[in-house]
Amino acid sequence: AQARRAYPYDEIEPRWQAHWEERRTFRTPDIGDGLDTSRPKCYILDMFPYPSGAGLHVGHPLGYTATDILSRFKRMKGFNVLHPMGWDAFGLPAEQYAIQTGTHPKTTTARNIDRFRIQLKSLGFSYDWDREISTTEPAYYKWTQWIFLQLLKRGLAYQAEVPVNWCPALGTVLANEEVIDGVSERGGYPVIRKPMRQWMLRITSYADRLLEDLDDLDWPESIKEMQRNWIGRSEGAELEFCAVDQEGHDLGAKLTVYTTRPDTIFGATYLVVAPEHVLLPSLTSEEQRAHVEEYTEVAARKSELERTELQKEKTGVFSGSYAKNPATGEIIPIWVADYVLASYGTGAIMAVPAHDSRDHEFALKYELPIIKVVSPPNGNCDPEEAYADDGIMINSSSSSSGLNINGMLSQDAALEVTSWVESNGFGKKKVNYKLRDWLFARQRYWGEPFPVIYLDDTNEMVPLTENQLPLTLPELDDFTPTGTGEPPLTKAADWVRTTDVLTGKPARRETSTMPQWAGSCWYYLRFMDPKNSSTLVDKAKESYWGPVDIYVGGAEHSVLHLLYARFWHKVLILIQYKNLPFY
Ligand code: ANZ
Repeated sequence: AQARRAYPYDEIEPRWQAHWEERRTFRTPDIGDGLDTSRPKCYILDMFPYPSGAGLHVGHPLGYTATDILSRFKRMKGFNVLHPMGWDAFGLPAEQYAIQTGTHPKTTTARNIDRFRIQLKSLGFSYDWDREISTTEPAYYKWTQWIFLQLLKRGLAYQAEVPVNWCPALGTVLANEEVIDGVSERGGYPVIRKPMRQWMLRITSYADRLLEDLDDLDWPESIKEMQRNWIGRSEGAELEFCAVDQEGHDLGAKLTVYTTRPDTIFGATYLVVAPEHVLLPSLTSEEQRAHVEEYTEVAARKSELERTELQKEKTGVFSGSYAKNPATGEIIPIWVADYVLASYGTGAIMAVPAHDSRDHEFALKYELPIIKVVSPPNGNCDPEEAYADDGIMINSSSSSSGLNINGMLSQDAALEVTSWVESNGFGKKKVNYKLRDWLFARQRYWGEPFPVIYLDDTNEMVPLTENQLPLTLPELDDFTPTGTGEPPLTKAADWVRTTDVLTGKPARRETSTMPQWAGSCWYYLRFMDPKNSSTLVDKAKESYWGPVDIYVGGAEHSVLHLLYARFWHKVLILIQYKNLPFY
């Protein structure tokens, strides 16, 4: 009681919080509605939370306190401060909870948001609650769907049959970024590879811009480095090898490999194709067929991670065919091994065991020849290991091909070999990226519906017109996954059945939904103009408030949300400033 009189903490906070609430103290007026635009602005943003059932965790106020201090400081310094809060509320947990308890995700989400809001308010943060948004509101996801239509119009959204990360327990496919160590990021369930028809976004066509523009970005260097590695630009060459039989007779097939070290071509003593390589069946000899098939079956059950980083021992099988090394004229064997991935480069490599550690390990195990072609500049190297650095070329000339790169530095030799293959027509310079197109569909209920339909008679895909947006999620009582990969929305039969407004033809709706990342890709724009029903964000408001000055959130989002958002932003800039207006 003594302490209470001396410091009535449970009276001060509620009193002032009620005062702020009543007067809307932290409301930021709009342009044209009392905002003094002659003042400088500061847009201070927290990565908006997923409102989970558990309420705030200690990590939330950790960042929010820092941005709150800064917001108050900037206000006192005379800045117009935009400091909003909202909810990234679509996604798996609400749906998993719905399946377990039979509560509609809409109900759970609304309840969780209320709880989060009360908790945040009780911490006394100075958010402008008049700008609150949720990705699950039709008024918001109307614009997420609108952006999808713009991507579709520009060929940046497409459908493809792709091997996806299929999680049987969750009944959905997951993005690469959502799979960690072969299990789902949420829930930790096993994930396998399975081919399925999916919506994809062509983020790879922005790979160069996403990489180059990092240099101008005022972001922590560590985050930029994670994005650089994730994009993973590598420069090299594609080289063609002719497949031959044991006697050197041409089999009529050409195998293209991707290499970052064309200089080491004289050290290529065997080729390796991925187990999924399309040419493998035709390269497999009758004697080797049973072995090869057995091997590819086992490989199909492994994740990419198990085949690369987690793999303790390299394995492989001889295909029974050979290829001619164009530089040496030698006949070298073609193997199949799962350390070569189908999804990268051409899915085939020239193996140089003297200078690549993976090839070295493999060559030792299967007793394949190891030929040194690079000598370290100082002459020292461990004879037990592959020497992977640059150096001076040795053992690299052949009278049969006429190529001689002996004595050259690796980098010069690489250029020399590339132009030699180019002028002889069996190869070309090539840039590759680790970045893959973004798998943009989920077989789930609680997400944005895709604004497209399929005509019954031709199966043709037709986008909705913009005035048909938002396409709202239908009510559904049973959200359980069908287990076959068919999304739960197929159960909303009346919603699925529709007609094309232009032709009046019968059609059906797309039943997969967008991933959780969709709504969070552009929400920072919406906070500038949260209630606008005619455009995503008013241009004048965007040019006053943009860009975000301070953004605080977890580094775990560096290659997901932060990369996706940069991609969408670049597309939106094109629409806003170079092409069409927003509306
Ligand atoms: C010959 C060679 C010699 C290589 C050498 C390296 C060192 P980054 O930098 O990641 O692009 N490679 C190519 N495609 C592959 C695939 N689908 N699965 C596994 N490995 C693959 O790596 C490119 C190098 O990784 C390529 O250059 C190739 O091996 C291998 F001394 O070719 B190299």
